[in-house]
Amino acid sequence: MNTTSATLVELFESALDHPDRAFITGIDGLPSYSYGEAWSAAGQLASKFQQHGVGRGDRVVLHVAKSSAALIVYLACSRAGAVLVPLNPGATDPELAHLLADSAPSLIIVDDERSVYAGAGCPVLVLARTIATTRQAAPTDFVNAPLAPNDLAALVYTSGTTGRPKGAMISHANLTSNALALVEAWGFTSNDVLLHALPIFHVHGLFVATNTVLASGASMRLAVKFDPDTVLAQLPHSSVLMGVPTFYTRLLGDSRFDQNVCHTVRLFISGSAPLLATTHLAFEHRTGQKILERYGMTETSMLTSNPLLGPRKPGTVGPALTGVRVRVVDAHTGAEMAQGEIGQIEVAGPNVFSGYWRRPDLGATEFCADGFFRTGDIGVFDSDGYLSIVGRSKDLIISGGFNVYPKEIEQVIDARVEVLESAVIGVPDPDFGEAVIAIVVAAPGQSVDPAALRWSLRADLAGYKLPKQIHVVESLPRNALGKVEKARLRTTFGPSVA
Ligand code: MCA
Ligand code: AMP
Repeated sequence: MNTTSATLVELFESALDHPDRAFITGIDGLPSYSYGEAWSAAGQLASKFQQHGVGRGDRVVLHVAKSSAALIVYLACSRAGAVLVPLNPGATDPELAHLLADSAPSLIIVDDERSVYAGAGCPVLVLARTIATTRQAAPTDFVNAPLAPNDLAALVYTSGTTGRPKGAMISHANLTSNALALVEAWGFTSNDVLLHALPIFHVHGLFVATNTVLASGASMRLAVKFDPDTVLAQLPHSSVLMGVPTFYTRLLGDSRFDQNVCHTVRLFISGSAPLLATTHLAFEHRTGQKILERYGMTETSMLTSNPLLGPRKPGTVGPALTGVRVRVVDAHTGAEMAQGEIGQIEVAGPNVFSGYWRRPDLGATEFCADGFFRTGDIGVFDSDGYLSIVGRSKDLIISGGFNVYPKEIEQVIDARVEVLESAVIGVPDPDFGEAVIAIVVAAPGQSVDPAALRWSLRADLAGYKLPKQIHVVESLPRNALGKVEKARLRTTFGPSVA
C-alpha cells in the first residue's frame, strides 16, 4: 500500500483477506467482532448514516462510553465518507454545547438522550439501539462512499492556549501513513494481540492503537478502561500493551505484576506524557523488559519512537519515524540548532494535520512558512539522533496522559461571582505525573469556599480537568509586566500536594 495515499477504508480492506480473524475480542462484557463481522456491521451502520443524509465530509459526533460498537462507528464513518468527531464521554453540557456548535454535525451518536444535543439541530441516534436494528435490517452489501486520501477522517478537539477547544483536521492520509510507519517501527504482524485499555475519544486509543491493529491485521482485546485487575488477567493473552505512564506506575504499584504475568508480551509502549527514567528502570528491574517510549500529538499523530531492536534510552523519545521530519530550532531566529542544543521542536510529514477547523487565522502562527508545524514542545537531539523533550513553551498540564490547558480552567473559575481571578498550574503527582491545582483570589466583599467551588466546577469541567486542590490567596504574584508568575506558584504550592 502507498504510505502517503491510502484511506482508512483501504487499510480496513487489506485486513479482509482473512475475514474470520479476530479484530476485537471484547472483555469486560464487550462484544467481539471478527474482521468480516466488523466490515459488515460498519457497512450496515454507514447505510443508516446515509439514510439520515450523511455524506462525504459531513461530521458525525460520537459521544459514548468506550465500547466495541464505538469502534464500529469509527469504521462506519470512513465507509460513509463522513468525518468522525469523537468526544469525551465525561464532557459536561457546557463543554458539549461549544463542541457541537463548532463542529456543526449532521448526526450525533450517543448512549442516552440529553437535552444539550438538541442544540445541534440534527438527528440523534442511540448507539446500542441503532447497532441492534441495523444488524437485523440493513443490507450488508454497502457500497463505500467516494473518498480521497486527503479527505478529512476526523476532527479531534484539543484546547490549546486560546482557552476554547479547537478541532484538529485530520485526513485519511495523515492516519494511514502514520499507522503504516508504526507497524514498521514496532514490528506489528497479524499474530499480535494488543491489550487495549486506553480511552477511545483521543488519538492514542483511537488512532495509534486501533490503526496499527487494522494495518497489520492483528487483533485487540478491548477493555472498558484501565483497571489493574483486568490488565493483569489479560496480559498473559496479549503480545503488546500501549499505555500512558500512569498505567506503568500503577502496575508497578501492584505486587502481582511480575515477569510471569508478562511472559507473552513482546512490547510495552508508553506515550502521551513523559515517562520518568526511574519508572523505565523500575519496570526493567521488575519485568526484564524495557518500555518503548514514543512521542506524538493530536495534530501530528506519532512523531518519534525509541527503536524496537536498537537501544531504548530512558528519558528520550527516540529518533523520528520513517517519513516524519523533526527539527529543533532557535525560538527567535528559526535557525536549526546543532546536536546537543535545546530549542523548539517543529515537525513535518504526511502525518501532520492541515489546520484547525474554521480557524484559518491560526495557520500563520502554528505553521512555519515552509510548512513545518510548531509543536510548542522544547527538545534536544543527542548524537545518535534521539530526541529528548525537556520542556514546553505552551502553558500545558498533562495529567494521566490527558492535556489540560490552564486558560480553559481559569476562564471557567473566573466566571464565578465569588472569584476575582485565578491561576491554574500543574504540580508533580506520583499517580498522574502532574496534577491540576488552582490558586484563586476572592472578589471584593466575597469569600471563596474551596470545597464548594470545586463541587460547582463539576457542572462545567470534565473530571480530569477539575483542580485536585484549590488554594485561596490574597493576590497572585506578578512580574513587572503584570504577568502572573506561575513558576513562583509552582514552587509555593507544588511539593506539598499528595
Ligand atoms: C481520571 N481522573 C483524572 C484522570 N483520569 N484526574 C486527573 N487526570 C486524569 N488523567 C479523575 C476522575 O475524574 C476522578 O475524579 C478521579 O480522577 C479518580 O479517577 P481514577 O479512578 O483514578 O481514574 P481512572 O478512571 O483510573 O483513570 C486514570 C487513567 C485515565 C487510567 C490514567 O485517566 C486514562 O486512561 N488516561 C489515558 C489518557 C489518554 O489516553 N491520553 C491520550 C491523549 P473524581 O474522584 O473527582 O470524580 S492523546 C495524546 O496525548 C497524544 C496524541 C499522544 O501522544 O498520545
Ligand atoms: P495532545 O495535545 O493530547 O495531543 O498531547 C500532545 C503533547 O503531549 C505533546 O505536545 C507533548 O507535550 C506531550 N507528549 C506526548 N508524548 C510525550 C512523551 N513521550 N514525552 C513527553 N511529552 C509527551
